[in-house]
Amino acid sequence: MIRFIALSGFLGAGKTTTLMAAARTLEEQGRRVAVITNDQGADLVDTQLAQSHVDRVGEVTGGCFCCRFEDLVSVARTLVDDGNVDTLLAESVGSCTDLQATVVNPMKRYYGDEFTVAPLTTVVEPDRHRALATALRLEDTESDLSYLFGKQLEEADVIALNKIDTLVQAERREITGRLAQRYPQAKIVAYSAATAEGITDLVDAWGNDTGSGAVLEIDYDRYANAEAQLAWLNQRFSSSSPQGFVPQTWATAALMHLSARAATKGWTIGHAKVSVRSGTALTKLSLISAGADPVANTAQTEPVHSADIQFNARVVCDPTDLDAAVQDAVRAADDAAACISVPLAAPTAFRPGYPVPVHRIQA
Ligand SMILES: Nc1nc2c(ncn2[C@@H]2O[C@H](COP(=O)(O)OP(=O)(O)O)[C@@H](O)[C@H]2O)c(=O)[nH]1
Ligand SMILES: [Mg+2]
Repeated sequence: MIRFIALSGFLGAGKTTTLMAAARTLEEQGRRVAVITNDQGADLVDTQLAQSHVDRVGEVTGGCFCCRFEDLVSVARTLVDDGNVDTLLAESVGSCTDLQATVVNPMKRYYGDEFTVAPLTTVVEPDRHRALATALRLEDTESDLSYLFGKQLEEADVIALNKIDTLVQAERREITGRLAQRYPQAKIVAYSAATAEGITDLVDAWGNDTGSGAVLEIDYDRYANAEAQLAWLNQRFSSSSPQGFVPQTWATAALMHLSARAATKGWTIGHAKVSVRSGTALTKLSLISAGADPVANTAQTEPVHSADIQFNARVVCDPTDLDAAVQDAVRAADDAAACISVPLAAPTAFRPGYPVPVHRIQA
């Protein structure tokens, strides 16, 4: 039987980082692991990053797991057959929820002889929890994004409180306590995907248990509204410079520019990520808050002559504004790094469409 572990959680919570840290721990325990990334578009920075850490990576693009359920099964089977894999770690789209009904239960009912489904795990990070959970308590003013964020936690079998390296002990206790009180159905695990502190606790929390399949009451109109507030852009560029340019300089300048634009305009950033690949070297930076500095997962400071760049951004704004902001950010990065970036396709930011799951199974 193949172990299928699904990670949910808002944009920027640290799902991809968690999946890579958990893959390492599971492999040390003798499991053979593959990773599945997922997005509404193509050209994923997450896939690039995962490939630099894990040998076996598949992706489901063009829609979330629930709306592309058969793709998920076929990608999972291919990884199992080609890679002799016994454990799959699958990261769902950060604006997606209702996964017990649309992924866990269909997997159990239709493919239960191939896969055992682990407890559904929602990754949450302290800052976003602070920002969105506060709004949750004020019922009448609760935003649709807060509603969606709350649903992700409400359906979790395991709540994975990530980024505890940014908290002191008292804060860890306080947030863990609040989550436990509000979401009594879930087991709470506090850890850091970045430092690996507590990652074994997370892997242990999956154990050999099965996802509860306990289905949410959810208003799909509100869920769809929340998703549709986000403009979504994936774009690739080919960059070059005869005298050489530094990938880290480019990625930093691009995300700083977008961060400043979002702060000025009052846009909430879900996440924005840039990967710069030159040969086998990868630079990857991300930004999860307007006005903040980008953070590097891996960065190259040696100059290169050419690179393949991917830009992924999910921002609460109009898609045409996001298109313009990203093109401006690319120009600013070209100026800062002294190179020229040519888009491989025109920018086509979009709003995610109304979620239409293939299956929705109650029990
Ligand atoms: N400080 C800290 N940052 C983290 C941790 N895990 C992830 N991050 C950062 O959070 C950002 C988003 O991470 P990512 O894994 O891409 O999130 P995803 O959108 O949920 O897949 C990146 O800049 C990561 O480096 C952590 O444990 N601690
Ligand atoms: Mg991710």
